[in-house]
Amino acid sequence: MRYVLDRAAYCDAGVIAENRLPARSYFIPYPDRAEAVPAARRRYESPLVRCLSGEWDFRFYPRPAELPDVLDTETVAWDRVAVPGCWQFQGYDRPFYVDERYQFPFDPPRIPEEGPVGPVFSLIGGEGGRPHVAHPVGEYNFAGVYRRTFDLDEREASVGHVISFLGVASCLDLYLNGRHVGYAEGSHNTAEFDIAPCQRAGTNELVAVVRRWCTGSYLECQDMFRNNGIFRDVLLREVTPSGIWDVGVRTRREERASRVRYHMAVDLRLVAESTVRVTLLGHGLERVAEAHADGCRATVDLGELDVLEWTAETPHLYDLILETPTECVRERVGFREARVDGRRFLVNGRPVKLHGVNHHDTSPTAGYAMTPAEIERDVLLCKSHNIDTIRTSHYPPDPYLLELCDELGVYVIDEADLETHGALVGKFPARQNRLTNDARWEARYLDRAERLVERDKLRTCVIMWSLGNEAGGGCNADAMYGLVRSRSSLPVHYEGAIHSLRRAYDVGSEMYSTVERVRSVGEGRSTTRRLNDRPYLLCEYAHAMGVGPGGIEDYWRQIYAFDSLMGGCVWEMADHAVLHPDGRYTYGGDHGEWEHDGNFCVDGILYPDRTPSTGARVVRHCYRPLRVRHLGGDFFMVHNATSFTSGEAFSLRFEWNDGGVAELSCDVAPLRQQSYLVRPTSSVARELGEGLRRDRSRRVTVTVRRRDTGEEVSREQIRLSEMAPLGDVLLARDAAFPEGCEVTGEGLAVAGVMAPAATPVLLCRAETDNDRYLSGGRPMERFYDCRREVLSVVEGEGTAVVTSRLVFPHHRFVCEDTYEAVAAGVLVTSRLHCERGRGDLPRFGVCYRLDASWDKVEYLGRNGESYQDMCEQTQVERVSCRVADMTEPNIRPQESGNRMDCQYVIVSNGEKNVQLTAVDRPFELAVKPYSDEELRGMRHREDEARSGTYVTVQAFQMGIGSGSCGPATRPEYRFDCRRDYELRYLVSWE
Ligand code: IPT
Repeated sequence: MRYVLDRAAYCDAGVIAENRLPARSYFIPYPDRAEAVPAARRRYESPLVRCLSGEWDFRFYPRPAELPDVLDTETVAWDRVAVPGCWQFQGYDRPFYVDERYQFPFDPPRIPEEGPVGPVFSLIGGEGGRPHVAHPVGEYNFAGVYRRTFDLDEREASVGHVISFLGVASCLDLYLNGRHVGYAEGSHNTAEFDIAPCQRAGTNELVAVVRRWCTGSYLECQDMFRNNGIFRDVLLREVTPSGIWDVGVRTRREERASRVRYHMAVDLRLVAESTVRVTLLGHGLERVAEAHADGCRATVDLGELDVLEWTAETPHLYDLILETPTECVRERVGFREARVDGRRFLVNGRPVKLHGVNHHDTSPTAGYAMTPAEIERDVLLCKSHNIDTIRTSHYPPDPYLLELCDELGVYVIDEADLETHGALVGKFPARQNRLTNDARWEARYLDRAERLVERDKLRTCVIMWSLGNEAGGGCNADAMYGLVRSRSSLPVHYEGAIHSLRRAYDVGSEMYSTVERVRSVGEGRSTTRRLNDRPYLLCEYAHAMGVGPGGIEDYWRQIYAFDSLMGGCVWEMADHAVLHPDGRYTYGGDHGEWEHDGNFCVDGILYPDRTPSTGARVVRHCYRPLRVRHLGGDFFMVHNATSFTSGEAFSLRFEWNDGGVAELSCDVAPLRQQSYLVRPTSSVARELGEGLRRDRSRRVTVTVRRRDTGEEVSREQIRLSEMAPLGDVLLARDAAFPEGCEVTGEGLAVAGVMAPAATPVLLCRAETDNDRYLSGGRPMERFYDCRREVLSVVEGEGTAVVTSRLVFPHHRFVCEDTYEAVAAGVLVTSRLHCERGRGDLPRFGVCYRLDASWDKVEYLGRNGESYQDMCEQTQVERVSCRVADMTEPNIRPQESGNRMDCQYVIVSNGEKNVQLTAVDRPFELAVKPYSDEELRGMRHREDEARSGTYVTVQAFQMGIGSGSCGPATRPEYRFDCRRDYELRYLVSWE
């Protein structure tokens, strides 16, 4: 078939859409009530809806000029691709990751049409992050043409059809049976067209021309892989004679003498005048009302209702059944009210704290396209990690995600598809509000706001609308605010307002603020005055790039202390990276991108395949519903951090490390604290290690489970007494070193067992992502190049003292290592003194090398990756594992796997054991299959080649922070280099 292609709409600033139907609620219609079963994946179940996803014909045009004026589908050499999908993940073009910049010159409203792209100016990202002009080669506004057919029988051809595209990047020119149907942009917004004028009985041919960029791309400069294609489902919907076109519900909550009642009205639009019957069903309630939709509209009042309210903790839903003579829509709806009351953010009249995460629709194998199973997994992962809020950064998600949040109980901050970050960096001087304060763009901004609110207005989980991300402020944001508030009673969030005179909408919001700043807002003392009179959200905080985030608990101490602090959303849920068939992951720059931001996209608490990283464990722990504190003696304080759930919903099991056990049921009310007396009631037999393996501290571990499901929600450990020093008997002096052991200028070697590593004293770690501060500064690098000079080796009877100097570009230290023969082995004392330099000392550790056959590790210490500012998610216990279990599989290898609070470690090759035992206080432990120097050169997982077993005992390592995009490690987790430090441990072997 032949098609005259439209070459104008995508690049015409005056065109946002052609023939696109008005925005409306997302729902799935059925022919009648019997068919309308409430299935989870509804869109695939209805006889009135055909999902057109599957294999489509596809032709990629790397030179848009080669796209013919008249396309003859008979003569095109079609490939086949999957819909939904992104062409960069299907063998066309290539993945391209860039954060804040456009991929084309910033010259609004112009976008590249048929010629090559460039040159592209940017204020950031050049050599040393400086302004530069890039000259991309071979870059065009690529086009992809999709084709598929579908059949309509005589009956079907006689009724109307609407086609719904749930997501197409960046725009869509739709054709059917040789005719142009319409045009749409707004990648993550639904685009619908009436195809009745072009449809026919028999085979229908659908053609979609998708461009890499359109005018709308100026509003889609989000930090993510820049993908293209039809990336969400395509639905073909039959329009029945009295079909339901749009549904909205309005609820009003009334609280009288602690009795809560709701009023509900249902607003309907039908395709033709008809009667309509509305039924609300569930939890023992059935309310029916009927109306006649004159002029296709009806409002059906269901009157006063005594209902169970919906919250993320109690996701009670009802069935709302709408019936016309030809159609039935059965939607799951809940009753909730979200509003701002002075400085408090209330859900159903109660203050809530949002334990949130930012969620992108991202898949390592399909880009923006996520399968229903993947979406389900993401929501379930939120639930199992105590996450109760998703901010849909930075666009409306697949509608299915919201249906699941309704069902399972997750609050949603639903965000418009809008970000203009590149407007800030694409032109000199940098101006945040370039597009957002330019009234010529208003219609496009309003279009995105309208499509957000209209599509998702039925979803109970939405507690706030968000106007977008990082687009500055000004008249267009204000216009969006006005539109949203005119259509919905929900509060409006927009962080970007902070960059305008307005500063905030219904709630104040910032990203990556310091704890001090958050506290000052809580106290109402912020220098940004409009943050002081309303609730405040950290819409992004705790940047989870690489190892981290550290220091998250410090925010929550403030959030729980002040009513006005609503909580926050960790950045972000999952790493973005591309998984290749051979198992490799790649990130920015690995695909030959001419501009990129490296691994800045790898910043999730889950790895790309959704395996939880330590970050996920940190978040799960910090967001736990019940928090336990030791008050002294047998008294413990329980803080119920939920808003609606009594402590009785949980069981608490206390286990002391000497074997004592107690169960506690506590009735602490939501948002309250209460103290309880807890004594061990029974005791389980425990193996109490002897001598060097004895556990020398007292702790209690509290495991909290949900009573109804038995599911564990948290485990926290409370230290009751410090570690006792090693006994005198073990440390009694001996006249000579045991056989096989030798002390040289390098340190202690044990023949056939271990030797000092090439860099025996470690004062830094292989830089984590959070050690590269976005604000500038790289604390590790200053300690990378170490020159070690041995000043003296003094040997006595069963003693040796090695004095060395460690010289760095800006620092100089003297290290004195004393080795003493004692009854149990060799006692090592390392003392560090700074001769020159200032600032932080990242680490003080001593590293030994063993060969790779020493693969078994046993230690008593924290049972997972832990650092000064991210350790509470782990517990001190006895752990047996392999060397490979002692590092974490970061997508970009970096320092990982530290273990805090260790009392000893035993490394074994199956025949022999070597043990390092803490003497007067626990040490931090690292066991790695490669040296820190080797690790520093690694870029991808596959670089992690094993070269031995490296055991490092450390007096300390500084905390992690979230400096890759936010505050660096806080002072309380840092160590001043001008202080003297000591590390003592015992080395023994058998
Ligand atoms: C912030 C963005 O909103 C988010 O999309 C992401 O880029 C994040 O940073 C970093 O990963 S913007 C930043 C300049 C504060």
